[in-house]
Amino acid sequence: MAGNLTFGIIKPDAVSAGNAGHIIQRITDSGFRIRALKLLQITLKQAESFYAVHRERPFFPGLTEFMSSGPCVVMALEKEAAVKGWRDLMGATDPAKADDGTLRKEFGGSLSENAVHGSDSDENAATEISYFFSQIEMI
Ligand code: FUP
Repeated sequence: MAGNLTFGIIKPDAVSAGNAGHIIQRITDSGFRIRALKLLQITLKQAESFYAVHRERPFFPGLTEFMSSGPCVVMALEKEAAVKGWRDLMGATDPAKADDGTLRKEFGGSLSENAVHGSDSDENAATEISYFFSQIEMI
């Protein structure tokens, strides 16, 4: 059975463009309950650890530099089948290919600066939530 929790990031491009509030509104309008949320700026080392699965990819240096370039908003989100629901709301990785009505279509600027992140499995959601939030930060 699909889990009810996922992890999301409003990335530095969207925060610096002033879109964090719009995106949070879209999230709650879509039926997610925000279980935890904070604004923070991660270090390059933390970005490298978070995206370790992409370590060998050519875009890894640019991705980790971008993710540590400014504040982002990290969130634990709850809804039935949360991983799929959040990925559907985000849209395709490349904003140019994302469907109308998705966050990446509306707020993403490019493949590398695409406004939001979301976990791709229940297992990774649990790992990513615990990377950013302690148990007492989960409401
Ligand atoms: P997604 O799960 O949709 O965020 O996509 P991936 O896990 O495949 O990629 C993670 C992040 O790496 C993307 F959000 C943006 C970045 N990326 C690039 O910069 N270039 C690429 O060719 C692919 C991904």
